[in-house]
Formats: sequence, structure tokens, C-alpha cells
Amino acid sequence: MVERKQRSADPASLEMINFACEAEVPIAWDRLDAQEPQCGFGRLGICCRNCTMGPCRIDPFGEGADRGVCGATADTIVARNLLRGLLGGAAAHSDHGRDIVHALALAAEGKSDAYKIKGTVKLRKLAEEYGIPSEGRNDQEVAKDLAHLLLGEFGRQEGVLANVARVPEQQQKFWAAAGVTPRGVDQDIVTGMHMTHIGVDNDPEHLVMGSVRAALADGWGGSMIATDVSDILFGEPQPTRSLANLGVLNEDEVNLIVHGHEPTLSEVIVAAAGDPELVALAESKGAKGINLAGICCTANEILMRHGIPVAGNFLQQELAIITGVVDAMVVDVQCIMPAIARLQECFHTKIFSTSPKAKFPGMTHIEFHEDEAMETAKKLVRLAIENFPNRNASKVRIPKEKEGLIAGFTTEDIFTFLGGRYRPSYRPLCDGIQAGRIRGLAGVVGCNNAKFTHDRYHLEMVKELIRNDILVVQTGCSAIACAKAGLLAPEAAEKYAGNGLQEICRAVGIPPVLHVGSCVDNSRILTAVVEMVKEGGIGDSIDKLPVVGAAPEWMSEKAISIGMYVVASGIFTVVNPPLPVRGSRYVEELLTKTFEDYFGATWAFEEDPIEAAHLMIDHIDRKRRDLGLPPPMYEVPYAPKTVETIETAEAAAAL
Ligand code: BF8
Repeated sequence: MVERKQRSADPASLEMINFACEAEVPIAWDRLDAQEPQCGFGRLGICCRNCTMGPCRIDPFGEGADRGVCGATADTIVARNLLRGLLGGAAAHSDHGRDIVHALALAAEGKSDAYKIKGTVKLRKLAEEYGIPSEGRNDQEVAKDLAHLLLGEFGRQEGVLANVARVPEQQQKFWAAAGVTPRGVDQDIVTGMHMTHIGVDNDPEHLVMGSVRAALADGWGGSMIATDVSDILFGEPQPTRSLANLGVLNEDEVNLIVHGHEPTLSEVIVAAAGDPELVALAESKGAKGINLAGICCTANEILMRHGIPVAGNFLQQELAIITGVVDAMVVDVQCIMPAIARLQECFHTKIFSTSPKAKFPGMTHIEFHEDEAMETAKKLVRLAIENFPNRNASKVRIPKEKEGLIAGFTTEDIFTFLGGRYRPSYRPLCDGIQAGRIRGLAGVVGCNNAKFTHDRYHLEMVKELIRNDILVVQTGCSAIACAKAGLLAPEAAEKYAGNGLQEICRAVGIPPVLHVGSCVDNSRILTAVVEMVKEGGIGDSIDKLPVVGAAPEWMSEKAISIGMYVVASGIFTVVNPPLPVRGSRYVEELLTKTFEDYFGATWAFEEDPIEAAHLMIDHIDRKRRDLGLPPPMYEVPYAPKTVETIETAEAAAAL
């Protein structure tokens, strides 16, 4: 059981958690309590229900059954379950990517009133990369060919994914030797599912390699395509200022929250919310305007491109509604708790599901289709406005917290930024690392998980990394956690970063923690490390770079896929909780040790965020030594204090 005062490191969330308890409104942490004790077999990965001779489970103490009815061992069952979970994540990202390409095709064919091609530079760049003629042709013509080519990557039946050509030579060699070079996005996911069927693949190592291949098809395929095409369709993000946390909700405006993942819907809602007719309608209802905010990765998408404020991350979706001022929440796909539908019984909020793929009992379904995007978006905004007069003033409670941030960094500008406007290259970043002013680079990403103090693990880890002069790049709910704590503001460098990182941040005016987008935008981290390899001087393949990854509060299947493609691309990655593989010592060792021989990188499991940060720092220092780089320019004393725990307890006591 997570004690109430330990439920969140974010004071705004703690306030709303306490409020929910007083109002006897059950939220995620209460439902977690009701689930205790959770299934130990499931946590270890040794429960199989892939056929109706089961469910079977293996006795982890070696006293009971050591095989399922079919004869599958713990090693097989664990590897098979890992693969099934990962495929759910890879499919979610990749299906999202496919939808964005469909929207590009509509824009290219002039069949959409909502989508226009805004990222012309990126369109032309990709056309050149993929060999699509561009000269003398307009954007629509080029985009049509590009959309056709990219849709082919999902259904590709022969050869390997086109984006494998982006991968450094050493990684390509590793993948070829392990037989995991991704072929086609759909193919690698479907083949993976086939492998998990009873009586198909029973070799645990082979099953794990099936996971790697599907994950690479996601990272270098589905997710990377989603990012590239979003940039073409909606424009490449630019560094932009905004605000994060529940305090962005306004009592005197219509509050509309978009929650989920796909920018095809949220981008159009941004446009619709600015429609003068709808703004006038809001005013006629007594509101001062329309306040749009986001939750989860949809928030990140419209934050990156429009500076729309972020109301919160995954574990704040219920808390936002409990403020009593959310007039409508529009959801699409992924990370949407079905529980929010029930909150409509206690609060005036109306929740609309919109995806043909995702319906929720209790929500009103207004289906969104790309070819009538603007019409649907306006309808949803109007419904939010019409619900504004239904607020119950006695139930309104908005936490005051909202923190300033800068977001909107991309592979194209993230480090060229370090070179300044007149010297756009990765050279200054590589120079900074070579000299030891920046010790290395860490990607800290992923979810919240009700089993751990909300946000605490992200904050403690990221603070420890930047204190040790490691530049941090972020996506997803991790980025939102750090934004709420002020780590995405330039001032954070003075307050939290080590001397070397501070010097860099001061010189170029960037925060020590760079927000690069939603979870599909983890592909930006892949393309950034490719640029670092190309620039040279800090390793001629990804596995040699002083670069690490982490997901300190992960919970979704997408995170399994992300972790797997990051590790298999050569980046050491620490996660908490551990993958559900501990029922098989063989599979655990394969992932955390033997992978080094296959991919030059491994997974690591570590619950303590400071210890985890030091695994990452040690790894970076080892890579620096292997490269013959000097030690970090500034020595940083080891100070394992868990700052957030103390702050959380104080915040809880103050309530
Ligand atoms: O895709 S970080 S809780 S919102 S799964 Fe979900 Fe996890 Fe948040 Fe974004 Ni990513």
C-alpha cells in the first residue's frame, strides 16, 4: 500500500489526492490498494494463459510444477510473455505512425480542410533521403510519393526497413549477426505474435530476439515515421515557452483537455479553439475565453508545436477532472484510464472518446475521421463550451502550482542550438563531451506508475544526473514530471546542474533538461545519437558513445518496446520496475548481461533512483575511459540524498 502522503512528489497532485480522499472519490492509488496482494506469478512473468489447457504457472521456489501442461519451461513462458507485452507496445506506436501517414496522404491529395504541409524543409530532406524526385515538383506531389513509400514500410514483405540505412554500420552488423534486422513494421509484429502461439517458438533466446526485431521495427520504423511525418504535416517544433501543472486550468475560462496520443486530432482542436465564432460563443456563456490544455503525450505534441500548456502527466488524468473546472476532456488512444468515465457521475466534466479503435463505457463517442477533422474538432469545442454553465462552484478546487518551461527541441535543432545560429552542427556538443565539460548524455523517459511515489523517481534521477554534468533529454510523462518541478526552465541550470553543464547552459541559454516530445519522439533520441556518431570524436558507433537511457517509473507495454529498441541500438538502459522476467534467471541474464555481446549494451533493473543514476554515471565514465577521453572536468562529490522524499513528506505534512 502506498501511503497517502507518499503518493506523489508533486504538491499540486498531493493536494488533489487528499481532496479526492476527503470527497471519497476513488482514484488509481485506491484501486491499487484494492488489488493487493498482486499476483506474484504475473510479476515474475511465469504465468501462461496462451492456451486453454492452462492457465499454467511455474513454482518459482522449485517445489511445485516446473513446466506448463504443454511442457513449456519458465524460460519459455517468461520470454513468450515478454514478447507479447512488447508487441502490444510496438503495435500501439506503429499504428499511430500509420495514421499520421494517412493524414499526410489526405493533405497531399488535397482531401483535407484541416491538414496542410507545414514542414516543407523536412519533406524535401526526406524525399532526398528516400530517392523521391523533388525538383520542379510541388509539396503535394512530393508528399504523395512519400506517403505512398512510408505506408509501404508498414506492409513491407521483402528486404529490410528503409530506415535501417540510417543506422551506424556497427549497429547494422550487430543486428545482422543476431538475425534481428527489422523487415517490415507489420510483419515483425505479426511474426512475433505467431511465435508466441502455443507450440511455435519455445527457445527463450530466439523469442527474446523476436522481441528485439519487433522493437527495432517500432523505434526505427513506426515511431520514427510518426515523428518524421508529424514534423512534415504540423511543422518542426521550435523551442517554445509554456507552463505545466494543474494550475494551468482557469476558473473563469472554458477548460478543454485533450488526452491521449495522436496529434491528428489535437492539432485540429488547437485550431478550432481559436475560432472567433467559438470564442464568442464561450463569452456568451459567461467565460472569458477557451483554455486548452493537454495530458500525457497529446499534451507533449501540442506543447512542442504551439506552446499549449500541460495540465499533467499520466497519474494526473483523474486529478484534473477532480478540480471541477474541466468542462470537457477529449480522448483518443493509449494511456487513458477507463476509470475517468465514472468521474462524470461526481463532476460536471463531459468526456468524449474519438478514436475508431477505442471506445469506453460511459463516455460519449464522437468518432474522429481525418477527412472531416475540422468539423469534428469544432463540434467537440462547442460541447465543452456548452458544458461551462453546468459547473458546480462548490466542487471547484484548482491547485495553484504551474511552472514555466521550455520545450520543443528536435534532432535538427537540439544540439545545433549548442553551436549557435551561425555554427549549426553537433561539433560543440561533441567538443563539450570530449573536453569533459559535459560528462555524457542521458535519455530519461517513460510513465508514472501508481506503485511508486508519482514523479519522485524521475525527479531524483534527473537531478542527480544534471548535478553530475550529464545533459538530459526527455520525452513523455517523464518530461512532464520534470517540467512541473522547474527542471525544464533555463534557471534550473544554476540551481541544479554541475559546473560544466551550467557553463554550457549559460552560454547557449538552454535548460539542463531538454524536452524532445512524446513517446514516439524517442526516435528523436535515436537520430540524435546517429548525428553524434557522424560528427565523430566520441565513438564511431552508438554503443561506444557516453550515452545512457532510463525509464524510472515505467508501466506501459510501449515502454518495453522503447527500452528494447534503445538497448538493441547500443544504449545501456536502467528501468524501474524490473521487466517481468525475474521468473527466469536465463532470460534475466540474457537481457542484463549477455546482450552486451550481441548489441554492446544491456538492460539494468534498479529501484532506487539515485543508485540507478549512478549506474548510468559509471557507465558513462567507463565509455569515456574506453574512448581515451579525459575524466570529467569538474569533480562532483557523491551525495546520495533523496531530496524529493523529504520534500514530499514536508508537502504532505503542510496539507
Ligand atoms: O506514450 S510516458 S504513461 S502517456 S506510455 Fe503513457 Fe507512459 Fe505517459 Fe505517452 Ni509513453
